[in-house]
Amino acid sequence: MERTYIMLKPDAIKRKLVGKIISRIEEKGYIITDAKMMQLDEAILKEHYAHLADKPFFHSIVEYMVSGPVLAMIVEGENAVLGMRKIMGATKFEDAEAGTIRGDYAFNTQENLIHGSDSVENAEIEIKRFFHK
Ligand code: YYY
Ligand code: MG
Repeated sequence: MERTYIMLKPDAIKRKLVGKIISRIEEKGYIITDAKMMQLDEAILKEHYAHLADKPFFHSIVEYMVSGPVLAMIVEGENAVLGMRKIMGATKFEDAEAGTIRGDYAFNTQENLIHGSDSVENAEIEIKRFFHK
């Protein structure tokens, strides 16, 4: 089975969309094998978003991601990495299709409710980063 790192971002918790988003993950057929609420700090976010360090919006992402708790999860299933990216929807607000989590619930690119690993290799790195396993 493939596993991926999923994180419901602070806006998902503030907007009380956790149940709806988890339902979509489970309805797709995936299993949540671990989950915990976390308050992230700047250090872990600098690692997690290192690929965006030179972007003008980097500081703003970090500020948003420390604005409240997140729900960190390990999600498992066949082709879970790509499958989760599909049900999440595109990164950019204007590209996220209706029927996806971001397309149905997000109204800008930054506060886009959910993180999902973008490759099997990164999934393993991120699971180690947030779950130490
Ligand atoms: O993996 P994914 O979350 O879909 O996108 P990334 O390119 O890894 O960017 C991480 C995060 O940064 C994105 O979910 C929102 C934010 N972001 C942004 O605010 N503006 C952009 N133009 C690109 C990304
Ligand atoms: Mg990403």
